[in-house]
Formats: sequence, structure tokens, C-alpha cells
Amino acid sequence: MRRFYKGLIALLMICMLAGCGKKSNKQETDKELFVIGFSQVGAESDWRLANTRSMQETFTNERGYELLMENAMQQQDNQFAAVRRFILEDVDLIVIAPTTEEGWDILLEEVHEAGIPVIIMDRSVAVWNRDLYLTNIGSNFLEQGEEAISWIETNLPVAEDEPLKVLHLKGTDGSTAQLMRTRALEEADQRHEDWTIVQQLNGDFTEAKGYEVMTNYLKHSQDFDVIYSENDNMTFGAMRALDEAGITYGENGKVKIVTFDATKRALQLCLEGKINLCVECNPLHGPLVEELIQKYRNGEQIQETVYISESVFTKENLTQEFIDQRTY
Ligand code: GZL
Repeated sequence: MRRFYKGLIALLMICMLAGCGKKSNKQETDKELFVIGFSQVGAESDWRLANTRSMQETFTNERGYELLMENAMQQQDNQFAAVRRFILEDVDLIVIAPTTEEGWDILLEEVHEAGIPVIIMDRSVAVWNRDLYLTNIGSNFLEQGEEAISWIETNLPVAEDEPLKVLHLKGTDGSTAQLMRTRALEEADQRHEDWTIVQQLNGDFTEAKGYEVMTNYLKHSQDFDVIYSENDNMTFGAMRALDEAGITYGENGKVKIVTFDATKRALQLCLEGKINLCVECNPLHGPLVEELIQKYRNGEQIQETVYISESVFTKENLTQEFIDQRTY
């Protein structure tokens, strides 16, 4: 009997040591991983999917991170709930790609009080206290809009007796991308007496909504010269509606198309002469965000705003080889 108890004690000892070893290993492993809570806008567009991929490919366990990503389905309230969960989980840092600019003051104060650093990515937030986040990394959306306007001014001459008629497809109301791309167009419209914005439709950056609002509008009027569409997915929906209405577009079409994002699909259509101008919006934020996080962890100074580099594409400066090597 004594041998039995001796064996049992030995077995318990082995289990305890193995367990402790596992626990300390697990603690050790957790301690090594830098935990990032990431509140993503949604999955509304090809651009967004590429942006998510960039973050997931950058912040892997193998590279020393644990990425807790939550998709807000384009609802700001879902982002508030997600960030509050990140606070409870006491993550090391929070990245927010904000749906819209307004409404973040209270939530970011809560994160600040919890002592968790925040990086705002892609779009911006409009808050009273700029110290509530480390930096804002994304695109210069106003510059993107001004690039599109410059192309229209250069390439779309205005007829003698007719104003240039612009149909405006707007992205998600109140998002920085929408606010700034719209500002560029509206300021140009103010400058040009011979331009007119015939209608501003809200396509919410999705293909389905772009198709819906364009289809409805075409029942009302087909009298416009250029579509200024604030992202490619709304453009794809609009093109489907134009096809169904028998309206030609692109290089030799009745209607010219200017679009933002420059996704692979849009660039291909541009090369084929179906889209006239693609203004790039680079979604590959992952590596830049990691660079900023490393700077923060090393106690280095971080710029308040970091713009990612971007280009403008037309049929003239595109090649099939270039498009084929694009990652988004
Ligand atoms: C731009 C980004 C916009 C894209 C859309 O940085 O916020 O949101 O232009 C996306 O495709 O939905």
C-alpha cells in the first residue's frame, strides 16, 4: 500500500511540475506577445479587406504580437463596445480605424484614463484633446481630391453653351475620406462658374449602395458628363447601373469616370479604358503602424500625422505587368 501512495505522490508531483512548467511557459509566452486591440471599420470595400490583410500579415504571433481585431460593420457604436472590451482585457495598445470623425472624445478619455496608448489609422477623429492618441496614420484625402479635380480641369473641356455636369457619389457621411474628397470637389465647383454638381448621392463606400443610388438616379436623369466617385466599389456598382441603362462610359464613353482607391480591379478597368482616372488610396498600413509602435516602445518621438505614399493612374501610365504585381 505504501508503494501505491508513493507512486501516487510521484505522479502528482510530475503533473504539478508539468502544469507549473506549462503555466510559467504560457505566462512567459503571453509576456512576450505585445497585445494590440484593433477596431476596424468593417469589410465594406476591397480597400478595407486589403487594409485588414495588411494588419493581420504584420501583427502575427511569430513576429511577437497578438492582434485582437473586431469588425465594427461600419457602426461607430460597435467600435465603442470593442474598445471598451480592449480596456477590460488590458491590451498593450489600441489601433482604431474610425468610421466617422465625430463622437470620440468620451471613449478616448476612457482609454487615456486606463493608460493604454492609441493609434488612429486610416481616417481621423475630431477630438478637443489631441493628446488622447499617439498619432494619426493614413492618407491625405484632401490632396487625393485635388488630384482628381486637377485631372478633370485638364482633361474635360467645358462646352461653350453648357456647364460641365458632375454627378457626385459620396462615401460614408462624416468619414474623413468622404469629408475631404467632397471638400475638394465642392471647392472646385465654387471656383468654376462653368461647372455644376447635378446631384450628390450617398453610396456609403459599398458596391450594393452605389448600384442602388445610381439605378434610382438614372430613372430621374441621365444628363451628366462625369461621375466623381469616392471609392472603387461604389464605382463598380454605378458601372453596372450604367450598363443596364445603356449609357457608355470611360475613354470613348458619353460619361467619364473618376474614382478613388486604385484597387487592382479598378486599375484593370482603367487600362481597358472603362475608367478614366484612378486616384490611389494605399491600404497597406500594417508595416507603418508597426514602425510607429516600435518607436513608441523605444521611447522615441512620433510624428503627430503620418501620410502614406500614393499615386494617380490613367490608361497612359498603367501596364498589365504593373497591375499583375499589385498586392491589392
Ligand atoms: C480611405 C478609406 C475608405 C476607402 C474606401 O482611407 O477610409 O474607406 O476609400 C473604404 O474604400 O471603405
